[in-house]
Amino acid sequence: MSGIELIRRASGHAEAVAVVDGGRAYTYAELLEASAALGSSLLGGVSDLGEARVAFLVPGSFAYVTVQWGVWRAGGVAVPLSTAATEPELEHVLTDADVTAALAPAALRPRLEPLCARLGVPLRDVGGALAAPAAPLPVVSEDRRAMILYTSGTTSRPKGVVSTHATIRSQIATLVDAWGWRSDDRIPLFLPLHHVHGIVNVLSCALWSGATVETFPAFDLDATLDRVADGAYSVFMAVPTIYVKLIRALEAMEPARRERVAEGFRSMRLMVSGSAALPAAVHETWTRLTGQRLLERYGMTEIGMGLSNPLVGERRPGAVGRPLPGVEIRLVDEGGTVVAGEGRPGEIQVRGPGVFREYWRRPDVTEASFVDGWFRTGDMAVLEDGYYRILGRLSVDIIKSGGYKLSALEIEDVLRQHPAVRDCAVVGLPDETWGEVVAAAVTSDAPGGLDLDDLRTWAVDRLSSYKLPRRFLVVGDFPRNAMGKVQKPRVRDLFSGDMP
Ligand code: MCA
Ligand code: AMP
Repeated sequence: MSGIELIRRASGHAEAVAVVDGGRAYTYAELLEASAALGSSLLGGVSDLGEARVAFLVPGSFAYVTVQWGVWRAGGVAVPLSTAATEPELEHVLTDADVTAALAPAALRPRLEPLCARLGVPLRDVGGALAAPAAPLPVVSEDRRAMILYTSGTTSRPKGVVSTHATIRSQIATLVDAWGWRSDDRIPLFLPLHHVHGIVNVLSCALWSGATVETFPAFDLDATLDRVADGAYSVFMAVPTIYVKLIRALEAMEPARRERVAEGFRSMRLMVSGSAALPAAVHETWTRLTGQRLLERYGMTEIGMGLSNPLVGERRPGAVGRPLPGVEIRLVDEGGTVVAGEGRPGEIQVRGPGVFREYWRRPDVTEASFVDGWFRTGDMAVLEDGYYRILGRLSVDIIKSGGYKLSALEIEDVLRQHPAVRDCAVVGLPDETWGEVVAAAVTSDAPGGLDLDDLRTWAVDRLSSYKLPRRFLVVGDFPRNAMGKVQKPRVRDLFSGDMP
């Protein structure tokens, strides 16, 4: 049996239902059997993949878990791909991670086929891989690399965040303990499965605990509300944008249905929000509609979860609570001094066994991200009455929209490739539903001016839907500082008030 604790534990609850997918229930025993077959197929005769990167484009489903566990059991590194990614975005991940194979179910093969053919990456069919005869699987030690997730930051292209089996185990164990996960828990999984929120907080915590995950290929408001009204779940985790959408739906519902749905939410033992700031008003409206007090927590791809309101005790709107067990948190001011006591803001820095190993093949960036062994998050916070409150980010170039972290620089780089764009500056604008929406100010010296519809259509092929600028502004020139650099906060001002 492998040294991967999540998988080792599965045989302890073999007959329990691990995953419900499209109305069909799969036990942990079935998951172990299917992932062993998939792992054997990936091995194809060798004894251990030895940390070869295997990419997969699989929506939330039994197949997703089978592939993830199969890659791990064969000694590979899992590289989950976004089902919303465009071809240039997929190409960046496949080449940067230097993958040796890719997997997709039959329905998604066409999305990867031309790209894999061009890059010379063998593309395997998930169904075919599941039919493989079982072969001996290697023992995978915990200190080995397990997964690479791509995250945006203050570099223009997303970087690969490498976790090991040990860092993932630590992230899971911390949350299972702090949030009281139980084997009779049932949770829906509709979040994207190329990010920590869906992969660790929902999927892996549930499977560690012998609980049941009901998978959906993406968030579907009506399907979610129907199942909530059925009383199908005991735990629920989502980003603030989803709670805003649920509030709108509840408020628009006819009273009898609203009562059934609200009762479904009310009877859950835990509802969590995270990935972006939960406005206090949303927190309070949710309590008014469902009686639930949302538990807000703070995390990051590089660290898993760091701060959390408590399972038992005060859940304070607008705050993210205290450090989770095993996570060390400190605030550091602009001068590099550790902030002592309450009321003084500083950058959140994190240390602990859940912190990632490295940025994939970017030792320079990895080194620059740590100071004395502490990871620099780039988020500002303050301690108030014993709880941390997030104040915002150090960089204006990081945007959070719908729970996705986006790099303004990446979007600018893409827009600048358009022949009619001379220069551009991208900012996030506050938005009730999305937290922030992407906005782009562009300058052009094209003789006929800039056709914004054309620019939008052009961008759709290159940027995921959530990275697309929702507001464009064509300007004569940008406000710049004395060094000639575009001043982002000033560019943000251009979007309010009268347009130039
Ligand atoms: C989509 N639309 C948007 C955006 N995204 N408009 C503005 N800003 C956006 N960001 C538009 C689409 O173009 C479309 O427009 C309409 O909204 C519906 O799009 P659709 O994709 O169907 O929206 P949805 O299904 O309602 O998706 C919203 C969502 C999704 C469910 C909130 O964005 C989502 O799953 N977000 C979660 C991301 C996540 O899990 N992040 C975790 C990473 P039109 O109708 O005109 O075509 S953070 C993390 O992991 C750390 C560790 C942490 O702390 O958790
Ligand atoms: P990601 O890089 O996708 O893992 O996103 C992590 C970022 O999301 C953090 O650095 C924060 O900026 C933000 N974030 C996560 N949870 C919260 C929260 N509860 N409140 C405010 N921001 C959050």
